[in-house]
Amino acid sequence: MFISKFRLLLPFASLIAAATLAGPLQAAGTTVTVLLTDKGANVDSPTNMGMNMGSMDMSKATMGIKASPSKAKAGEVTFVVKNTSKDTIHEMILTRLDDPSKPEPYLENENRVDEDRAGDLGEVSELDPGASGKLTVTLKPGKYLLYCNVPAHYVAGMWTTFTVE
Ligand SMILES: [Cu+2]
Repeated sequence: MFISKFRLLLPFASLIAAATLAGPLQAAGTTVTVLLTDKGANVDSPTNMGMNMGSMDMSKATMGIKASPSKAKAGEVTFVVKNTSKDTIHEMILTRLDDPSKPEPYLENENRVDEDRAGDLGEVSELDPGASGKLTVTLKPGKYLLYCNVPAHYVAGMWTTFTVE
């Protein structure tokens, strides 16, 4: 009786051991929760709230990006992005900030950041209201920018910085 129970349990025990070993490997890197927010499609939005473009009083922003945590160790980073809007498509683009004191290159006629010149390290593009997406990248130490490049959203305040140490 004792022996047969032991034989039954043994495969389970080795399965548990394997799962325990795999756990820390899967957890390597940082997971960042990113919320894309706005105050509704019928609210007038500012047009000068891109990074270093005019007003940096972010309390007046009508759209935003919140990343938590806002920093990570160098290596693998997974951004889990959720569009919390009720009525507007948003996205998250990741770029490296070569000089955080300067504005990003901007296409005035298209009312959005010049992605080609700003550099694009990856994105979760065009999420419907309520939808989620994921981006996993390997990042070196430095300053980064997360922003939405749907026309007029960046200048409504839809950006945030992210630090890799
Ligand atoms: Cu947006």
